[in-house]
Parts: sequence; C-alpha cells; structure tokens
Amino acid sequence: MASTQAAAATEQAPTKNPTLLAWVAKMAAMTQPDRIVWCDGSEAEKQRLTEQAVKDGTLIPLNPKTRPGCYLHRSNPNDVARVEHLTFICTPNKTDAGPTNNWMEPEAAYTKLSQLFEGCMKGRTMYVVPYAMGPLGGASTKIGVELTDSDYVVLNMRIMTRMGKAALDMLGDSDDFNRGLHSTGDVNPDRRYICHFPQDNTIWSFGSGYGGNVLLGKKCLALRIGSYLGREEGWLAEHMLILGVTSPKGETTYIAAAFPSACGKTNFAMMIPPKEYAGWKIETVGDDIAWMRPGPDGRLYAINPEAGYFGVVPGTNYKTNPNAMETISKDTLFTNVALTPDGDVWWEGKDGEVPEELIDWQGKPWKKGSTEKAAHPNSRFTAPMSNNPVLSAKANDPMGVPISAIIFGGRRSNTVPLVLQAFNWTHGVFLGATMGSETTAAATGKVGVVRRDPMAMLPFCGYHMGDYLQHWLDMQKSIPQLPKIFQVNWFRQDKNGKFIWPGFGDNMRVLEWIVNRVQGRVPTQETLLGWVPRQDQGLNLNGLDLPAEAIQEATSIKEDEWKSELKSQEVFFEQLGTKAPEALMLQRKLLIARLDG
Ligand code: TSX
Ligand code: MN
Repeated sequence: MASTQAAAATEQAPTKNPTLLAWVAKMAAMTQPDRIVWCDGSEAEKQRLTEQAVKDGTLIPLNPKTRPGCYLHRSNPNDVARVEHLTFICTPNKTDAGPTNNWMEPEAAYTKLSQLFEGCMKGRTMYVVPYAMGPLGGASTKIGVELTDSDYVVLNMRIMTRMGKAALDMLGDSDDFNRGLHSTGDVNPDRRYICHFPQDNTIWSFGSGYGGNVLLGKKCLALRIGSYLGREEGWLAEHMLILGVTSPKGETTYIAAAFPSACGKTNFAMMIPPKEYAGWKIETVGDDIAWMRPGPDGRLYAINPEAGYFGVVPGTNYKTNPNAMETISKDTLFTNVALTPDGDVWWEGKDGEVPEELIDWQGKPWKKGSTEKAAHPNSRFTAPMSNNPVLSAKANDPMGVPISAIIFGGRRSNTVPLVLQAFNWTHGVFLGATMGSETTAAATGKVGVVRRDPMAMLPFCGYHMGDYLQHWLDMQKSIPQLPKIFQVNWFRQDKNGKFIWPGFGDNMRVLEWIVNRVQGRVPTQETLLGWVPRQDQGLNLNGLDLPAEAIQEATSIKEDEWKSELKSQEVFFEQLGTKAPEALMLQRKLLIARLDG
C-alpha cells in the first residue's frame, strides 16, 4: 500500500524535480495516506477544497451578502494558540539552540516524531503544497513545500503564501526548498510537537491544526529557519511590519518596526493619518515579517515574505483599524470567532451593539451579558493582502523596499519615553536587545509584568539569542547606508493609569519626526537614553487636545525608573552567559555611567 502510494505520488506529480519526488515518496511511505494531491493554487482547486471543507464541517459558510467568500472555522478548544513549550529547535548541540529555545537532538527528534507520523494519514489525503515566501522570482524569495493532511491548512496557505504551480516553477529542479511535514493527528496536546531542523531546512509539526503551529511558511520557516539561514547567508529574518510613509511632496520613506504581541503591529502597518496630515499617506508592505538584506546601492532592502494577514480579530474595529475592517470584509477565513444568527461573525471589540444571542467560538449558544467570551481572545482572520485598501504596490516587488528607519517598540506603562533615536547602530541594537513589554489580560491573566522580548524575536529565533544579537551587530559592516534606529512607546500611563498618548492615527506625528530625522531635516535634543524631539522644532502637536504637562510626562526620563530597568535587563543578559555580545555589555556600562555621572 505504502509503496503503491509512493509510486502514485511520482506518477501524478506536476514536477520532475528528483529531490522533491524522492522526499514526497519517502514521507508518503511513512504516513501512508490513501490519496496524494499536488496543489496547483488554481481557482478551481480552491472551490473544490472549500466545498469539501464545508461538507466535512471544517468550514461554515458565512452570509454571502454581508461576508462574501468568507468562512468560519472552529479549532479544537485544546488547540487555540502557538505552543512554545512544545516547539523545539533540533541542532546537534544544545548550545546552538541557546537558553531561550527548547532543544532536542535531531536524531532523537526524528525518531520520536516518526513514531507519531507512522501511518497517521491512513484513510486521509496528503496534500503537497508548494509555496513561495516572497514575491515570485525575487533574490530573497525562498521556496517551501508543506505536506499536510488538513484542507484548512491548504486553504490558509493559499492566502498566506504564493502557493501552487508558480512556486513549483520557480523551484525547478533545485534541491533548495524547505521540507515541511504536518499532520493534525488526533489533536492531543500530549502528542503535539513542532520541531525545526535548521541544518536540514526541515520542519515537522504533529498534533495541532492551528495557525503558527501548522502554517509552516510563517513562524516556522520565515522566522525560525529564516533567522538561522539569515545568519549563514548574511541577511536578517525579523518579526517586523514594513510600511511606506509618503509626504505631500511625494517623498516615500520605508520603515520596518518590531513590536511584541498585543502592541498593535497590524494597526500600525495600516494606520490612517489624522486630519491635520492631509496629503500624507501610509501604505502597508507587510504586517508581521520582514526579510532584509543589503542591496546593490548599499541600502538595506526588505521584502514581506507573506501574501496575506493572519491577524488577531478581537479589538479590530472601524476606530482602531478601518483598513483591516475593509480587508476582512470578503474572501476571509475566520477562526474561533462567534457566529451571529444572520450568518455574520462577531467578536469582542467589534463596532456596534453587542448582539443579544450568538453561537460562541466553541459552537455553544451565548447570551448578551455572559461572563464567557464569545470569540476566543486569540481568534484570527486569514485575509489576502490584496484586500488591503492601502497595500503598497511594492509588496509584490521582488526587489523589496529600501529601509531608512527601524523602530523597536513595546508596551510600557512607565520608564520608556514616547520616542527616541539611537546614537548609532550598536546603540540601536542595544535598544532592540533590551525590548520589553507588559503582559495584558488577554494574553496571560497577570497584568503589567514586564517580559523581555529582544527584537520581538524571543519565541521565533531559530538559534542562540546571543549569536543572533551578535549577527545584528555584525550586519553594520555589510550595510554602507545603515537605517537609523528608533525606540517608541505608545503605552505610557499617567498617575491615574490613563494612557497619555492618543496613539493610533496620531502616531503619524511620531512617524513624521522619524522621517524628518532620517532625512536630516530637524535638530534634536540629546538625553541619557538617546536623541529625543526638541520642545521647539520637535513633534507636531497641532490639533491634539494634549496639555503640555501630558507631553512632558509621555516623554519624561526618570532616573529611578531607569535604575530598576537596568537591573531587569541584567537578568536577561546573564541568561546569555558568555554569548552576550561584548559591544552590548559596553552599551550597558555606558548607560550606567551616564546615569551615575
Ligand atoms: O494598536 C494600537 N496602537 C497602534 C496603532 C497604530 N493600540 C492597540 C493595542 C492593542 C492591539 C493602542 N492602544 C495604541 C496604539 O498606538 N495606543 C493604545 C493605548 C490607548 C488606548 C485607547 C486610547 C488611547 C490610547 N483612547 C481612547 O480609548 C479614547
Ligand atoms: Mn507575529
């Protein structure tokens, strides 16, 4: 049976790539599917798979009048988020994975997971999903092939990547592709593993059907394997949005920005400037991942490897993100949101009245006033980026965009001022390395605890975090025209726990200052922490109803807060041991000296 299937896989295959054929045959021999289907990415294939997913209950069609082309999926309630404790980096040496990753020895991991994969696709279909991460034909673009027994995964990958024949054509006969193997298995959390084999460019994922665990192009390839390849090949795979700001004069500046979860990356990437900024435009290149490498002109060029958005739904509304609301109005897959009686979707934080009655994310009746959430806090939309009203034309440019500024952000109720510019690249890397963000109720339950999250990469770095920070430092030698680095904090609170900065569209005011700094147009004020906007010639606050004291408070630097901040940073650096880069230790000493001096 198994060998027949393996032979059949080769016969029907729309490729002659010998490495790919041999690998698919080998994986089919292990997992023993009843059928093998090579995905071509066509419209007809999408219709076929969608119909089948509706028939088997994987997808619920939504009201074609209010949500045309949209479907709802409910995951197993035990399978609603990434599982960091079950995510492994499998390198020969434990130190290569570092202290911030779980590690398994590669042979031990292959053996353990082979036992789970053995025969797991009996009675099922194995889909062969070739996909490109990045615009087709681009020098930065990478090819992956995901083998999966989930039609939900195929339909998501179709939105999130350039999937099908085009990717296979780009691969040709090359053996340079990521080998991804996924089975939903029995969705048992005790038999769930997400294993990365950077040396083999391989990912094996078993026992989950959810998002980042199974859409292998995203966190697994584009970040964990990508960061590993980036170090070997001299580029950066980052957890960053990419946006373009165009001034009324028509000058466009491209900016990449890293924020930990729950800081509004997608909102920032699609932001609409306030009315005082008529003639300014923000366009989205990407909302989650940036691959950046030095270009022929000495600037740092970024591509968005993805083709869609896999965004958190709760909190999305016409005030926080009108462009996201438009983006998810059609051809969108919703996962774990609530269903309204008229076949629309609902979530906490949606515009309008709370409906009287709903079906909650678990498929149970829900009544207004219930203490339970109707949508899961980590419920998601999968939407094609082509739906985004402010999508940058450059999102499909294989060259990518030249990055002039890099922003590191975090959610901090105190300590970190609204905006500052790093003194230089090394200081900027220090700002990225010391990023921290306060937990929110939605994520953990414990509110306001600072978690260190260097460059927002803690869960996504595929090798030792100390080596990763050193790689960032080393990159300055290969980028003649370095982007300027900035730190921002939209989340500073006053004594009464109220957010001081209005945020959202008004972040345009901070962006304008960053653009002016990059173009060398405004003078600045030096502080202990970096360069900040001057009182005069600083931030444009026209039309903002903010008292001078509020601005003072949002931008203030309190030395006692910084003394405890430095202690908290030390705990993180100690974790890196001897791999904590010397240049960052020196930055730390300089900051201490400035504070004590
Ligand atoms: O996304 C956010 N951004 C970036 C937007 C471009 N959020 C939401 C974070 C959760 C995903 C923000 N929340 C931002 C922000 O700039 N700022 C805040 C804090 C805040 C919340 C509410 C108000 C002001 C600030 N104002 C009122 O509610 C009226
Ligand atoms: Mn992300």
